[in-house]
Amino acid sequence: MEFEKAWLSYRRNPQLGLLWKKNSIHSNFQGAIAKNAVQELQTATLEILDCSMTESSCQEESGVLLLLEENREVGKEGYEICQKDGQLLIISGGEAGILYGVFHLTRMLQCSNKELELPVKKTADSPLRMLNHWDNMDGSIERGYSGESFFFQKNEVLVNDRTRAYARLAASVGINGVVINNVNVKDRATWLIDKMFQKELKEMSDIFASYGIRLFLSLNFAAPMELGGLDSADPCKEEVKTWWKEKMKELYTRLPNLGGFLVKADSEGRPGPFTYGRTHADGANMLAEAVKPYNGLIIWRCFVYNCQQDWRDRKTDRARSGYDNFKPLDGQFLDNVILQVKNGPMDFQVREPVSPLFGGMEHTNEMLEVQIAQEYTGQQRHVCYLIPMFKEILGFHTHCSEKLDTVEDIVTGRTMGNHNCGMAAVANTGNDENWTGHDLAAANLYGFGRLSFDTSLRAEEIAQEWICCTFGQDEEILEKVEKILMMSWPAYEKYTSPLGIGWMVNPSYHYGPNVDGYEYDRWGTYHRADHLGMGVERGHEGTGYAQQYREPNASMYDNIETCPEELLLFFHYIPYTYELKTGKTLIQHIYDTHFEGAEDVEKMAALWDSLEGKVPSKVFQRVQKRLGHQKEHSKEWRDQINSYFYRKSMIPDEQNRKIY
Ligand code: GCV
Repeated sequence: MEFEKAWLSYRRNPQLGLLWKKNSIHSNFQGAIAKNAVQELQTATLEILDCSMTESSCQEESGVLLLLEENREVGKEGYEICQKDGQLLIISGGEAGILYGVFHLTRMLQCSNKELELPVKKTADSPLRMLNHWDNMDGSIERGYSGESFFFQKNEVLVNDRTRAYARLAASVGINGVVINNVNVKDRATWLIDKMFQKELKEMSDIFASYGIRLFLSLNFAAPMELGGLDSADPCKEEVKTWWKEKMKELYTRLPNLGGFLVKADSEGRPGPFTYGRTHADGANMLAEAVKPYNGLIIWRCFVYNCQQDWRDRKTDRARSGYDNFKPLDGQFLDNVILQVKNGPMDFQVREPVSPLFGGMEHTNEMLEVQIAQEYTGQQRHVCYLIPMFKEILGFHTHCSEKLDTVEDIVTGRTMGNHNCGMAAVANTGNDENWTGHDLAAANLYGFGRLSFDTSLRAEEIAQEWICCTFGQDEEILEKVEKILMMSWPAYEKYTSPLGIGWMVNPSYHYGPNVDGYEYDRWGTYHRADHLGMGVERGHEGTGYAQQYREPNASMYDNIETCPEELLLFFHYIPYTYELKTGKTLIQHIYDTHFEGAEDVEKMAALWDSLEGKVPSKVFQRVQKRLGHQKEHSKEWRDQINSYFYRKSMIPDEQNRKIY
């Protein structure tokens, strides 16, 4: 499969002069990262500035210096870019930092139409900045919307030009860890930790390492049985511990750069410590002991819930389960364990409150998991730029301490002073030519990396950077594409499920409207809609989920008056006639937002149409086709939701619009 260069497709920028006197690059360190850093700079300067740069061994005689200097304030992944005596200097305390500095410079060359703003000084905000691929070894991708896997095909590991191109893209936005296989580790994927794949994995991990990325694998907790022939995977059994220790020794001898493992246990049918009456801490710590000699990490997912629960019991609440399972274990995990927590308590809905595990765990390393694969947000057929949502999540005050209490503080390590923390995104890539199916979905891939590296960036800034790097500096393109991106998440929220209630998608597939479609609810009551109102009562009189938050958040969510309206139906059962702060009733709000959302998509499509001839025609057509589908589909959403609630409530639309 052919592939495009995404935001690394450089074009000539005639507005810039050279920032150095001599057209040569000197690096004061050697090795694979140095080689890539020099090469990246050579490609960028040639293609953007039409300047061919040679490599030089003489520092004094060179125009650009890549300087590795120990103990720089910016750390091993941060960088400084400055000018001195006709030379341009990129300095870092680590090799990866130099590479990030080169990519930063490249971005500036792509996006500036005047003199570059120097000096630059950046540190990496989240220590871990990871992509989690849900790729299966047969080549399929769970929740993949951009073709097949480029890591696996027909039960084999692929290492080819695309591996390198992927590593470049990932590193260019600061990604430093990649899990290549699905967290649902089944069949052949269990064998990824066996000898048979180690040659290919070594090649892959070397390519990754040359771009500052560590390879991670998802693990099958039952591997001692499925692979090792033991009769148990009990984490407290000596023979199980020994099996893992030996396995890790064998693996790390061959793959010394392996970052560690991601584990989904005791959830959605995956094996885990519960089978043996053990806790998640028992399970995670047993693995952590096994990888500790190699500085390996165990990233343990908190997406643990019982999908068989009987939801008709009004005290039962899936949203509670992450906190109920993990809060009692706070402080029991080893230091090389990180708990990976989905942003919300349910499952990547268009709107959810932030998981109460953030701020709830005071003595445990945590990572934020978001999903840029748009499982519930339009599956990369709809435009849905998610960075504004991620910004809101990062900005949430957990009240776990007086200062430094936001999710951003927690995942950057500022709250607890820890390093084993960060951000992970379920990736949205596949072997489609443009990597992400929808061309505009690449803004989420780009944006996640940039945001995890620099959490202070605004969603608009990231959008502008991505547009500029992808399409060039044309003002009209910049303005219109930014508008489309920034309108897209609010629009999607408006025409799909209202005020935080979530779901309402077709079961399993998770695409398209289906108000009663929640798959773990055979009784059609997830949203609790009846003829009087709808919403889930999660306050103290309901499931008590709101009480999992610290004060004042618990009271804020508990009280209908103070609960943020965008989450009202997540936290409360509300009558259709309830008056919102806008003065509209709940039912009128539902009607209006659904009409508005579909109209917004019309506007987005018109904006794109007006760019014909300005963006490459192949891209123009691809996006136009998807926006055409989104226009129709948003109307289908509008009509299904509006008619469902009209029929339930029998309250007519004040504007007498046609409700199908
Ligand atoms: C990889 C949701 C998705 C599953 C996914 C799971 C998870 O349930 O629908 O496809 O499994 O989340 O995050 O583990």
